[in-house]
Amino acid sequence: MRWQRQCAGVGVALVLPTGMLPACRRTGVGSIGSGASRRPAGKDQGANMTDQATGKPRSGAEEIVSFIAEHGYRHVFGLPGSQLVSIFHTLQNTDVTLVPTVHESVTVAAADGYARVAGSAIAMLYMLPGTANGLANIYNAARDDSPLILLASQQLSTARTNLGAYCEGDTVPLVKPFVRLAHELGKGADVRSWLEHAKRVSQGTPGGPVFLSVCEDAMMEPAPVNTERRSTHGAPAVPDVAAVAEQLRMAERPLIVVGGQVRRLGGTAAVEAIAERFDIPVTFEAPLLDALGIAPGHSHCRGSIYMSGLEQDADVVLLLGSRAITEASPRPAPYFPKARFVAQVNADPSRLEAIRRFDWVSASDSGAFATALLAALEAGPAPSAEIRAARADWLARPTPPLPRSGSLGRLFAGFARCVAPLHDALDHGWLVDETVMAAGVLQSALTAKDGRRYMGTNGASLGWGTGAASGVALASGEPVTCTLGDGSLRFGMAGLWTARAMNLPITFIIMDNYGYGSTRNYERQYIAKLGPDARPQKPGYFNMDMRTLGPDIQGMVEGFGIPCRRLSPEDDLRAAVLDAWARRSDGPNALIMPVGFEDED
Ligand SMILES: Cc1ncc(C[n+]2csc(CCOP(=O)(O)OP(=O)(O)O)c2C)c(N)n1
Ligand SMILES: [Mg+2]
Repeated sequence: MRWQRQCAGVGVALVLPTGMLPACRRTGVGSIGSGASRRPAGKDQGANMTDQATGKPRSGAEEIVSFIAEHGYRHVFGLPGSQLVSIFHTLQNTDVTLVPTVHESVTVAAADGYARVAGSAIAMLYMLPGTANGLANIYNAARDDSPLILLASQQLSTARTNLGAYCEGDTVPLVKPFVRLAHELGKGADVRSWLEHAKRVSQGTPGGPVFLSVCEDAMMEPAPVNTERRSTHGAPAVPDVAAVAEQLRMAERPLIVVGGQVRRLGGTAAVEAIAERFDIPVTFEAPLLDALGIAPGHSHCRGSIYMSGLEQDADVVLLLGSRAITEASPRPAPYFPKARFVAQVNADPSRLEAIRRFDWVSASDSGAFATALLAALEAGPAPSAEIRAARADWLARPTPPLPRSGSLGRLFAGFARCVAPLHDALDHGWLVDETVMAAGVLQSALTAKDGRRYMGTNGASLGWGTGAASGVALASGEPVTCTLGDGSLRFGMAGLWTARAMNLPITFIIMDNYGYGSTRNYERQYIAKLGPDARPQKPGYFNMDMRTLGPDIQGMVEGFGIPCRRLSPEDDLRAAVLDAWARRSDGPNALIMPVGFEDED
């Protein structure tokens, strides 16, 4: 329940004042409070027996709406369908805003972005089709432990026939691999109890998406009175850090690799202090990241592990709150070949040694681990002068240059030119990132000393960024820069609709390399691997090269009523970015950046 540990809750009145959620001091994010956590423990806490206005027992749908209002959600996300109408209708009795979307992939992505800022969010999906449409973004939310509550409508429980009825289907097994709780509520189910339980699970350590399929009879009929206790999570146990502290103390070339979990669980300040005080470089676990575990502009931040040049030579490694290891295509070669000690810490036991094996692992809250590790290092003897000198050399190692020649060189040169004007994006609001090959270059260009407002997804299922940006803007009440590959934009086109419909302060920055630079790179690598046996010798780039394929992206963005400027290499890119940022308070706008096509012909 970390969000609640870190953030003060908001009001619980059924009818809430409008406005944005308060900012949480420690994390810079708002919070969806828990009515439960503010009540004294004990029985008889369920105030949901009858509707106060009518004196009648509440239906399941009314229970859902009172849950939403009592927990202080200001926005919910949903796309209607017959069985959801009861909830949508009842929402009129509250000040909760239903955020409109035109595809469930956007419903989920927008709620996901909201949940990452506010600490919780609710997305409502229509039966089998809506759930299936949302699945790829449920996967993204799952990869990043996003505290997202998914409510899906379902056919009458007395008429459940397994695909017999219109839009009916077993949605629980469909989503099960991607959620921490999945359950169908049939006739007579204690709707409020399940909602409270689902919220607690979604905000646990580790948290993540949860899913309730609510049958029409559970929605329409009187819900049972609920008088359960509602718990508050206490602080996590203090982890055993002694072995890691001992190894780090003696290391000449130490390395800490942080995942987004460290940020979420409040460990960033401790990691930054460890890095500074003990001369330890820190890298991100991958270029595609959910959150920055250390500020990108921190003196000891060395960007993505792959670009840092440190992985091959480190002697002691701590993977903190990260996977093991996030890769687009798992490589055969081992990681950390020269390390005598590699440790992995993750709050989720299933992520320990998920792909590779290490020397020491611990299923611990990575925020608490960072805090305890700092205390242990400070309590022990200071590193010797020899070790300090070795670490100074290690820290002074220059980051290897980006590829300079050939197709890859041209691609990275284009990215570097186009991300440079965004160096201070995190000082101008949130950055929701769905650039694909450009992500590592973008992170390296960021100069912010405070990395809280960066957000991406480790899931890498494209079509997330446009929707997530709307959720972030709504939850934070702050402007958003949404960086996208031109391919990601095409996947997430429907998300522009919500940004425009709600007139949100978002600048979309599109890295245009005419299609899928990453898959073109894979095709070139494939040809290189086959060597002279490759037939033909030239890449085809089928459905990857969009120089002449399909409609122009500027026209597509403008079709949503969003002003969009296409920039050429001769334009002043920084001036264009500053101008777009200045105008986003009027509503969303977009810039297309001239990355260029990397192949010679
Ligand atoms: C939903 C989904 N479908 C397909 C892919 C496979 N894929 C990975 S990268 C990529 C192309 C991304 O293009 P763009 O956003 O323009 O970024 P670039 O590769 O040009 O940097 C594709 C199609 C994916 N990640 N997600
Ligand atoms: Mg592209």
